[in-house]
Amino acid sequence: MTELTVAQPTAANSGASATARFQQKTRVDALTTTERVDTLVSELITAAHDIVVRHHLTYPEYDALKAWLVQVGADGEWPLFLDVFLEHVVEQVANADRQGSKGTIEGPYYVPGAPALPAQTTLPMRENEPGTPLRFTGRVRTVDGEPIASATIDIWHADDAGYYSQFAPGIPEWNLRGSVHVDDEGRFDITTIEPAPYQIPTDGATGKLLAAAGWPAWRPAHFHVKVSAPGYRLITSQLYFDGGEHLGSDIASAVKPELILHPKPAADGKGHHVSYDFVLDAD
Ligand code: MBD
Ligand code: FE
Repeated sequence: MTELTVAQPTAANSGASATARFQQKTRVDALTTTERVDTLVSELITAAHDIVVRHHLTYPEYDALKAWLVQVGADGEWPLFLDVFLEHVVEQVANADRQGSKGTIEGPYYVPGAPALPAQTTLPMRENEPGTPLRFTGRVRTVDGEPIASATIDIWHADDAGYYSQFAPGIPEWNLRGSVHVDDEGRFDITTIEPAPYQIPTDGATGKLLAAAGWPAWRPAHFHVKVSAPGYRLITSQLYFDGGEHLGSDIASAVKPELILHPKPAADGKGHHVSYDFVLDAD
């Protein structure tokens, strides 16, 4: 194999993976009733009619919209587009009643079944994985402060170039992904590297829309987590880094002040250390 045949990190490449992943995880039939489909879709279409009338949408604009919608599908970018522009409101509605930690959107790049790891661990990474070392410690507990020893922290994040394993070529399958089981006191101590900010692919339909609308294409650097335990509500969240770029202009609107970590220099002089506790609501 020559280097010329190595797949590039294109929009179609990551989009196809995200679309295939979503289709595996979700059966869309029988999720709702006829009446609810009627209500929701009628209101969506009526909102679109209203925009057409208020802004005098032209035929060339209508054709541009159709061409763009077709291209989102061709690029496999519906998971990306919807998670960037719609999921944050769905999450807000779904989790408004929680007392425990804030959650935020899952995004398109979660993969279940990551390697099981003990409470004190290093995430799977390449030899000489680029990036600043980061030690991430904390506890999983109840709203009353009791440790949850049965908790699992699924963690996944981009590498130092902003790419996710399984959604960009040339990265080992489970790189920077793990399923960490906490210890008897609900504690975890995870060593990894600091992720880079994420840029929406510029060569796909979503990136072209961002350029056409004059919107930024970036998400601030983040970890993704899913924290679960029997008898507790699963929390899907992300954690960000104080002082990082794009915190105030996340294109996915998923940053919350409670989710911004404050890394300090590590005691061993290697990179940074940060702590965060996850508080789970009972089922
Ligand atoms: C990401 O990494 C992400 O977390 C979201 C929500 C959307 C696109 C890329
Ligand atoms: Fe992400």
